[in-house]
Amino acid sequence: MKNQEIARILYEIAEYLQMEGVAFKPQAYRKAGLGLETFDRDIEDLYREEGLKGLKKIPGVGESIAQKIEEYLKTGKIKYYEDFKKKIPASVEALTAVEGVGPRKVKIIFEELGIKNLDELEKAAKEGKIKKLPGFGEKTEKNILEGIAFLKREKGRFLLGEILPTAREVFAKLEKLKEVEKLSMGGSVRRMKDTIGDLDFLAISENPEKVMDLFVSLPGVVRVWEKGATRASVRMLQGFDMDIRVIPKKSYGSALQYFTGSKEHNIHLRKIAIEKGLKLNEYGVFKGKEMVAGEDEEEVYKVLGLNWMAPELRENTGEIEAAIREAQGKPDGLPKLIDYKDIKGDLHYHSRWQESDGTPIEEAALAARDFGYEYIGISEHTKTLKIEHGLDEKQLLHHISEIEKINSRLSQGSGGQLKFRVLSGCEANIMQDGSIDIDDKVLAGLDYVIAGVHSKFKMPMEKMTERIIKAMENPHVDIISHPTGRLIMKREEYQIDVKKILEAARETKTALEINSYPERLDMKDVYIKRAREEGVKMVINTDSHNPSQLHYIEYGISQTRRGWAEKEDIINCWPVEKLLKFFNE
Ligand code: DGT
Ligand code: CA
Ligand code: CA
Repeated sequence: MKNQEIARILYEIAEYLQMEGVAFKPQAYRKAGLGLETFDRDIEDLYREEGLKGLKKIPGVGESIAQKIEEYLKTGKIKYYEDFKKKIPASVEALTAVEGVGPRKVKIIFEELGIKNLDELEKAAKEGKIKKLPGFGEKTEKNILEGIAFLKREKGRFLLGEILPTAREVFAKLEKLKEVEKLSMGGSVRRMKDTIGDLDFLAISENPEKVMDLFVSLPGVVRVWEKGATRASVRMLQGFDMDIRVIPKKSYGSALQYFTGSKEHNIHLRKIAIEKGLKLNEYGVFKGKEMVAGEDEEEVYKVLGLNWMAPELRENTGEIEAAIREAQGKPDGLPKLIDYKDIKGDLHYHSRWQESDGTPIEEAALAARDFGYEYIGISEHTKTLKIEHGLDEKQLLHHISEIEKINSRLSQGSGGQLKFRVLSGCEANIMQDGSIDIDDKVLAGLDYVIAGVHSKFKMPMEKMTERIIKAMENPHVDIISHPTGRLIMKREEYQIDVKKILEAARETKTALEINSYPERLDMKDVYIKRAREEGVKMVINTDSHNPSQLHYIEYGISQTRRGWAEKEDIINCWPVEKLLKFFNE
């Protein structure tokens, strides 16, 4: 699919336009980029079938951008973009990945120092050349160096949300081969970890050679690292590697267990095998020369005295002990993990971002209903977040009445019964002193209130903790969005005292958000586990900016499963009446 490729170019054009100080246009290109990135049809097919008109069906794409997409599909290039690149031939995407470096800064460092890439930027910062540039200063230079160090630490890993769609495409192609009898994904992607190093596939086949041939010639393969009789390894265009192994049927379960990992889980498990006088490896479980399990993963765990557990739990954080207790019929076994079907609605949706025709709220409602939900909460940003055009009190009151109208339309034809409903919310800002930027009287009129930190991230731990606790103590605040503020591979969490935050959340009956946005996944798994142990309620939201992002919920759910949480812990697994009661308490 060329969707991602072109989306990336549109994003880069937006950066270039911003560099030039052009107004409005950057946002239009970004919107189109996002629309394309999350569009669920292959645009090459779309273009072949419906031409230029078809391209305009992509959210955010109008005539002029559609023409540029057409140009790319026809010629492999967009002249408008190539001209920008000629003028400023720097790796804009790589440079702006550094926290605090935006397009305007890229332009300055290129024009003043000729810097084109990260290495050159790091060198110049270390030599103290950056702080001398207009508008930079000592602090910016230090932040740039920290930002680069952070990127380097995380290098070579990819966001789950970035990689899983490709993994599934590859899976579907391999699975179609008649030579493939059985196929699984292993490794971190089976455990649904937030970031992925490489993809691991396992297969059973009578004709491994055929499988190897297909694997190394998959679309998107740019390099073959290794191609043997039963294993192969390749590099994909997006930059990650994929491994495949063909396994004999009788060892499939133990291979799947071994290559699912995690490594720490495996090491612990092997120790248990040794204590029982058994040998465990990727070929099976052995008692002397006799193989006692191997074909089936569940059997492998069983002969070692454990119940089978979901891959998301396999990080050696207590799941092995819990699986043993469960197998022995003792209490405190494995958690009954929340299921991927358990979510009844999304409570974090931004509709105003997208200035589409018709009413974006209604569009979101219909999309959420089609998605199988019973409700959707619209939570716009509020006034102090200027770049997002946050709503003020007056606009929020209008927002409430607009939602009332939509609900009454939605209930027509079902005898006044609301089978699906829109909830009115907002995502207000927690100011530096912990106050909320919207008047209490207006907050009281909303169905629920989310509050989040969107500014001043670098406060000392004690101050930041106090700030968030104060927000939770506001009786109108029901949810804290993305509680640690991390952006995976881009920005560290802000400093908070997690223990205190959890206690305050429990006491004030505030739900903590698990934000499903691929680069956030905030809270992370270990905090979810602690929150659950402390009896804190949580909510899994997507933070969607258009209907095609609703499916991000899957990443939030997998993260929640990795945090051992059950349905009861998550308020948007509850029916709407119970949810509203929680908000009113
Ligand atoms: P990744 O790719 O970095 O996101 O993480 P994984 O977990 O997919 O790791 P990977 O691809 O290096 O290896 C796949 C699995 O193979 C891993 O989860 C556990 C198993 N494995 C790899 N190396 C070792 C090892 O040295 N000892 C043990 N016991 N298992 C290993
Ligand atoms: Ca892997
Ligand atoms: Ca691997």
